[in-house]
Amino acid sequence: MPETCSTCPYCGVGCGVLLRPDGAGGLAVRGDPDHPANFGKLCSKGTALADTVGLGGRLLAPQIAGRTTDWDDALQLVADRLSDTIAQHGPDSVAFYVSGQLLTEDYYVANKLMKGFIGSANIDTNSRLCMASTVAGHRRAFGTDTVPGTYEDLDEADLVVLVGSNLAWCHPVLYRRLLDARSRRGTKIVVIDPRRTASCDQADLHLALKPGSDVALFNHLLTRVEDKGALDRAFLQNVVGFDEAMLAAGLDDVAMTGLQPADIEAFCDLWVSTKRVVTVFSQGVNQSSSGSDKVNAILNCHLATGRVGKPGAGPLSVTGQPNAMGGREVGGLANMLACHLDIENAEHSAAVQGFWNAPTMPGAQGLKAVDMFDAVADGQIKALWIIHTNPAVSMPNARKVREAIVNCPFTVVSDITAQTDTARLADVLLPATAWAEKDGTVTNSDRMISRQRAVLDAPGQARPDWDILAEVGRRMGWSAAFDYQSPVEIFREHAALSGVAGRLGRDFDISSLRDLTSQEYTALKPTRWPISATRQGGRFFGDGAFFHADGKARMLPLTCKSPAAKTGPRYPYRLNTGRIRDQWHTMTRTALSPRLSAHLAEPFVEIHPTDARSIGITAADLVRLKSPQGSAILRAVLSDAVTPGQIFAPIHWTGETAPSGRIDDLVAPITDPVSGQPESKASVVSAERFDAAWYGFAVSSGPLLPECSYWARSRTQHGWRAELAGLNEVDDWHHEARRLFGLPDAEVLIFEDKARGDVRLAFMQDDRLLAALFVARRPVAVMRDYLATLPGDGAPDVLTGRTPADRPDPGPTLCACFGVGVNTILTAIETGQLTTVEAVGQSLNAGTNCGSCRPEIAALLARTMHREAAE
Ligand SMILES: Nc1nc2c(c(=O)[nH]1)N[C@H]1C(S)=C(S)[C@@H](COP(=O)(O)OP(=O)(O)OC[C@H]3O[C@@H](n4cnc5c(=O)[nH]c(N)nc54)[C@H](O)[C@@H]3O)O[C@H]1N2
Ligand SMILES: Nc1nc2c(c(=O)[nH]1)N[C@H]1C(S)=C(S)[C@@H](COP(=O)(O)OP(=O)(O)OC[C@H]3O[C@@H](n4cnc5c(=O)[nH]c(N)nc54)[C@H](O)[C@@H]3O)O[C@H]1N2
Ligand code: SF4
Ligand SMILES: [Mo]
Repeated sequence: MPETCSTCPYCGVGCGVLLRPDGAGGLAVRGDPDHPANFGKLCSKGTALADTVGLGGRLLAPQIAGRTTDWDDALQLVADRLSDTIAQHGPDSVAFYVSGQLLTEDYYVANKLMKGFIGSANIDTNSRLCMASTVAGHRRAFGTDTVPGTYEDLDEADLVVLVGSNLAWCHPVLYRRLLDARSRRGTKIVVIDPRRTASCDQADLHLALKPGSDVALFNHLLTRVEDKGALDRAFLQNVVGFDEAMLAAGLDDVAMTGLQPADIEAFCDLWVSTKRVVTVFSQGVNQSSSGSDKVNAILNCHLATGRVGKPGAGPLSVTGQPNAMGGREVGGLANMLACHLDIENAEHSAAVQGFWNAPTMPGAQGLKAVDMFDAVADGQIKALWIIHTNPAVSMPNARKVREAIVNCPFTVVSDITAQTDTARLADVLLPATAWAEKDGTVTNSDRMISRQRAVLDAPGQARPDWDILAEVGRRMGWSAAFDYQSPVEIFREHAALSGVAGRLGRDFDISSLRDLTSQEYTALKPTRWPISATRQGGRFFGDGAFFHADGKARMLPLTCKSPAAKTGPRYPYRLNTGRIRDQWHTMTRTALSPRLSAHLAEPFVEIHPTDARSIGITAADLVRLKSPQGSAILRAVLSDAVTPGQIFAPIHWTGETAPSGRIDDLVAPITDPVSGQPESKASVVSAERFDAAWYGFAVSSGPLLPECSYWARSRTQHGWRAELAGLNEVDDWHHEARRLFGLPDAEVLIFEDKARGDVRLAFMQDDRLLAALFVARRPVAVMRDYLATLPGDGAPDVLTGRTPADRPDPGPTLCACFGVGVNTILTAIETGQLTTVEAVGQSLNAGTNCGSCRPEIAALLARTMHREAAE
């Protein structure tokens, strides 16, 4: 079959992919060499997309109260319950909580249904947890939510500053693009992050500032810009608020950053003296109780120097989700209208109402995510529809969010996965078509609209999200407004509405696409907005024209504020949270891929060795974290990448993969007062050793059903693996292991050393290993990655827990594409005297495909004796 161009469904880089279905439900995936975001490259997650399209775990039919039903019953129930609730309690008693991963067409219909027809603004999205502070910052400075520059700026910059962005792991293809530019033109890289990340490996300078202190640093930079005569006086003619911003900046105290003065000055010198500077920012900026101010502190510096919207110069917010930008364009946030129009502006509202021919419009903003779930908890919201997001795990104070959903009189969840922490709580479950099965558009971080194209048939009864939403709209009585037969009709309507917005002076105008034929939509190439009669693509603001009523930008007077939650004797540690290289959010898709699961197979907490010592934790112990909101149990990773007093934990584990590893159970629901975005990176916690009576490690060819205080399971090429630990002694391990593996009858081999508390069991059938369990009083010391390869094998020596003498242990997988382990790389480095990432690639292939692991290979090289060369 021929290849079809589409877009990767993960991060906001928006890489083009070429998909070739194999005719049996499978897919071959490669990077699209012609896509302007990635020119053929993909990261580990994009490369492994084919592993995630199988139907295991898919939701294939609608369910009401856990029972399979048909669409007619399910949709009628949803429409009736929404209508009844509105009739009884008014439009604001219903809410939609949606996602930056919806396609623009899905999102458009959801927003139109809620704002124009239900007549409430209670639609908010997980972008509230992600981009809201940037949206607020852009609107305050520019008058609209506009990303001024493009990815080409990374190619053309002389300095790139990464603020609160682990680009190497979270936007890997852009990071590669940056490193390519660096090798061509020597681009300098500065990383501003309290934690040392993979993005620091190539950095010229890493400023490990105190959490939350970014405003103080950028305020100081602003004063240095003036001191060193780098103000762009001509450009400042287009800016209001300069004097006030300078005054406030001068009063702020850069000592709050905790940085060495020499480092601060080195950074300021570099920034001030480099005209072509791009400041990339992400969640270390947005997810803060002063997130909007952090954004504006960065924008202030760019405005003062006129470094905005010029080649190689400008602020660049990298978006998280594949359609975070599209969601902002359709107005999917509770405080936005559509096409970057303002919800509280009567002229804007009337224009949209007229365009939609809508019966009613909300007069005010709706509830933002955290407030929305509070309103669910206190009974104000009586019907909730959650689409394409997993708030039971990803919202702050997630335990309370789960309780709220349970107590909500009526909850609908649209998902592709049958078992998620949120789906489990739904009254009605609606099966959506997944990425490779649906058609529509997404917009990436640099305003590029790309097509997602369906190449696989919809499985079971699954239907596209736009279609489900439109049918509910029709069944609620608005047949004409939701009479869509295909996504192109929705896209055309969206493009036409953007023309209305353009005429009202807004930035988002794609009205040239309003008359696309189906064929043209099918063939649509990546297109950067705006695209209208007056303006096509390119950068914004280089000409000094902004979108405030007076045409000028705003600089804001800002003062640095520390994170809202304060550490103290009870909660002495600051909890930072974020992402790992090979998992996507709540793992519903990436955890289906064994190779992606091999990189980091268990939830963990990075803790400084000094802190670990003070609470009696050694490597591989389990740690219990407690916050005022909840608790979690995680594996300790001792590391000086974090500074004493700070700990870092990844966000990805759930009730499906490690119930005690749900990190948002700990996170306080504190938000930025301007943007409503939660401070997901600065909660306070206590940490103590989790004193398990026993620890276990298991491998199995079939699914595992752990029932103990701590467990974490992941997929392997040969089945499953799991880490286990319990507080209570187990009397009969033989019985317990049979239950764990669901193997009542298999043949068993047992090794037991009662005195030491060691038990090892292997279950066999026809001389093949089905499953094995290793139990000890201390964290189990066995060769995990080797053992994970044994299910299905003869495995005569499995109970030794080690490789045979003639087979080395590969160690944890570093290169996901070729499955190359850390030990294999270290051995090659040592025996082959390898000194460069290229040499490792030549010797083992590691790092030669997607390149996502290259920073880690470089770090291994640096750690070994041959320090000189790295990459
Ligand atoms: N592999 C992978 N990639 C992803 C995703 C994924 O799930 N997995 N998700 C996507 C999504 S939706 C998003 S939003 C992006 C997020 O992309 P990033 O924002 O790059 O990722 P995070 O790991 O959440 O956080 C970035 C960094 O902020 C730092 N930080 C914490 N507090 C502060 C602070 O006060 N100041 C500063 N300057 N830094 C701070 C953290 O230490 C962390 O290294 O990633 C996208 N890409
Ligand atoms: N502590 C802490 N918490 C955080 C963050 C953090 O850094 N720290 N980051 C926040 C950020 S930036 C984000 S973006 C969120 C992400 O958090 P979520 O949005 O909750 O996470 P996902 O796992 O992406 O959830 C997507 C869901 O949609 C389903 N799905 C997949 N495809 C489709 C489809 O086509 N249609 C439908 N209807 N469903 C589909 C998946 O199975 C999954 O259940 O987490 C936030 N939470
Ligand atoms: S960088 Fe990776 S996850 Fe992001 S769009 Fe590209 S391939 Fe997908
Ligand atoms: Mo995000």
